[in-house]
Amino acid sequence: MRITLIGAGAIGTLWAVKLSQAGHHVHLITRDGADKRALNLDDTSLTLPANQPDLLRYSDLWLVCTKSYDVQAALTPCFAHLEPETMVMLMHNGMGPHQWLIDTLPASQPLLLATTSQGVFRAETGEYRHTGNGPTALGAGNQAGEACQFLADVLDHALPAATWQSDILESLWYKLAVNSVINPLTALHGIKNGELLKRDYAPIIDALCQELATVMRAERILASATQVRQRVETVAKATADNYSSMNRDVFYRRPTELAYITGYVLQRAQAHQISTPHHQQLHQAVQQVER
Ligand code: KPL
Repeated sequence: MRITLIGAGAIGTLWAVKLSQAGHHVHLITRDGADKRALNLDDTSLTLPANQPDLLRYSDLWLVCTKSYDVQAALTPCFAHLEPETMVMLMHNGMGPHQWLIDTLPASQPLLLATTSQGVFRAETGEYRHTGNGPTALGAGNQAGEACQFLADVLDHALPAATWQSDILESLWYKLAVNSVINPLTALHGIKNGELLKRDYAPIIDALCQELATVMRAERILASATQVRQRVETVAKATADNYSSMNRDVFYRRPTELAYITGYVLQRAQAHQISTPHHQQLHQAVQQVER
């Protein structure tokens, strides 16, 4: 397949390298506009073409792996080269840009939504290390996307395990719930994910999970506070020695994805008139730390 990867950060680099190794023609859209980009992942070094309008236009798939706050700015200039049959897939932390894309794209354009738990670490030298092999879930973001189930095999062949989900919003909401607990708490307290398993954090985690389950049910996602809590604990255990992405963003004084994680929960809570005081307080506290 001809694939354009939009965003060559940690997750974009991982997929670009794995999809190239699986035999696909991969092209990149990067912020610097250069016509090629060297990628380094573990023992692999690759140089891929970048920012070439013809390669963008003749791609079968656009895979968007930018930070959530960059999706709109990265995709908008690409639209001039979007062919009617090109499949567009979003794969980023947080939620929100999918709604903008549903409203922006023609209904006949295949839209896919994906979430991955693959772990990638950026060394100080700029090289990436593939540190954890987590699952990837993908599914249709609109009706035209329903015809693209074969993409699960394409991704699974390049970097297993990737599976098709008939209700991808459920997977996205569970990932959002995990990120809404782990990311802001670890960013605020300057701790690794595993430290959240200590007893001191149990009351705030319980309260956040209660609020999340209420909002999720209003969004027609089957969820109880216990299920959400179990998911949070499983991820905190599996990534105990890692710093969350928001923790690193705050540490390195970079913009965070707060608006697309806690901010999205607050937005949906408000739409359903659900009170979420613990998310509100956490949102304010992280905003203060960001400032
Ligand atoms: O997705 C993550 C992130 O850091 O953004 C988790 C799952 C919390 C792992 O750190």
